[in-house]
Amino acid sequence: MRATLAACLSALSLLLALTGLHVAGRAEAASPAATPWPPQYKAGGTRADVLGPDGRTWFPDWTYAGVQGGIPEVGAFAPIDQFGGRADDGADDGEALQAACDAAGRAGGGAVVLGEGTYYLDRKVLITSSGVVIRGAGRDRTKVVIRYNGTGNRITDGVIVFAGGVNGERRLLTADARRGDASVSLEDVTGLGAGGWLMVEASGTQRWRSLIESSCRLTPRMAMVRIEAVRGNSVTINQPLRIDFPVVDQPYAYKMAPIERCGIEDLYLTQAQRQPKICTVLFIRSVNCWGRRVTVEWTGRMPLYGSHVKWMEIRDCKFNNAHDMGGGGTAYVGWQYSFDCLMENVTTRNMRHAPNLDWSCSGCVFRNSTFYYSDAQTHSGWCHENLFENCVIVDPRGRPAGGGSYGHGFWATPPSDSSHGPNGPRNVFYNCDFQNSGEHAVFEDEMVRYGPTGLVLGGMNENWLFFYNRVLSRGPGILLRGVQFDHIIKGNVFVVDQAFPAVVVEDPGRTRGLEIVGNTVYGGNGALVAAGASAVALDQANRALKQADQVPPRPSPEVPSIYEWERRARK
Ligand SMILES: [Ca+2]
Repeated sequence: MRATLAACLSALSLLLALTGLHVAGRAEAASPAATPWPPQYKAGGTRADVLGPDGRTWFPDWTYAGVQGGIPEVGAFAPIDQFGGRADDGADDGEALQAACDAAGRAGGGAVVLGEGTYYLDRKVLITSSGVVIRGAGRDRTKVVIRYNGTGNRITDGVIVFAGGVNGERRLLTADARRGDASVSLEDVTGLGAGGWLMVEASGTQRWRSLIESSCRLTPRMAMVRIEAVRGNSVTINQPLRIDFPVVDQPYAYKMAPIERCGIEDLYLTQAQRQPKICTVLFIRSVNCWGRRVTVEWTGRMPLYGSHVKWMEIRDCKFNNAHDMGGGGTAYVGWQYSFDCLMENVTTRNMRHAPNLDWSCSGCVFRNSTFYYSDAQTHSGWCHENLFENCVIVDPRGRPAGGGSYGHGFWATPPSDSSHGPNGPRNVFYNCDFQNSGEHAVFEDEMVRYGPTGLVLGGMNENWLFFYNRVLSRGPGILLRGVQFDHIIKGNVFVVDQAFPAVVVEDPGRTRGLEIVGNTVYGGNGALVAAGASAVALDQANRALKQADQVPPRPSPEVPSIYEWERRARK
């Protein structure tokens, strides 16, 4: 059946190419597909939305991303030498680093300073106090060699771990909390006050899993928020919610006890053991924490990672090579269960999925960063409203192949993925460059017919925005699978394989509201999009050109950064 459909589309495409039309529609006009829930993002207009520079497109609000007020310059607490640490003596410095961090925490914070030379960690280091920073003399001067070889075999296990306190009991919401709301009503507000932290969460009820057709047991909807005020049973929060938390799914909130304003900076780390499945540096249950000017070579799992964190910032870092690669490997660069985090000026090589988001991450921003030999993903559990901006994805298959990438520039996990589930609304790609132009194999059998694709959206995806990207692909540019609606694809440059249009809609009966404006496709079959006519709401000012002799340049939009534009607009 697929072959027949492909043949029909191919014939239609030829016809339409001859007549100069760009939308390859089926002959019979179908009525618009019903969406599984009422579309709400394209209309915008809530307190969670920002009207973009074109005066027409509503964007998520990313002005919350990163350490609030910028990463601080924290004063020195003590050199590690005062606690028995010695560079270049071949002996463990883990005991000394732990003792120094404990003392800094007791003193109310400060930087534990490592000097020039090589230090060794033969044990884990756990920081549970706010304000503690681990600082080297520069990543070309301070080297930390991790010889520790144990592992709890959990993703949330690391060699250097900054961890907040335990979560409180669940308190049910007593009314729907809607996208754009800046308060939640709780059955019990005991012990809650201004400045405290809440996680609002709705879990994967049968209703929700049916609605989003998720084969995954876990499909969390989450938001980590600061309490501004408590009046009666109403808790005012620091920012509008990005998604709904309807009472029909018994949403709840729990108090968090995060550590705040911890960081690691100016050093080089490497895991010398081949086997440990363990993160190098992990922040968990934390707020306003950071890593900057850090190089990690040969991490186990994630090189520098956040789980259940908010306003975390990773800046000016390099992450190269990981032990935990291949199928099931967890060499990820990004976050899970995390909110309004920022990654900027980072270069990675030979990770598995980078940049990568898991489990209901929202408001996170990756920008001005280059990722060699890994694929970008929203990799599980309803990640929504995240921004990929001026990210360059180079040869996502990996070098050598077999690193565990799925083989496409970007992959959003589908509802049929029982380990990961589908992703949520309005993730945005702005002025990125996907360079997937090499011949190579792809991860799933059913993807073989497409080959190495630019971006693949797995389904249940609402109002994703693709603005001003360049997509170099050996298959189609963007592949939309299953339920897809209200995406805006604007101002992109595509170079695609001759068998495909720039955008493939795999299930036109479940796709609607696509706006495809001002794009240029080089090569391909001469069409911008293959879709049922009912799937496309707007097709305007697109160009299909023959394959260029040289790789065409990236788009140069009037507003090169939507992130900076929003921050300027807020002032
Ligand atoms: Ca030593």
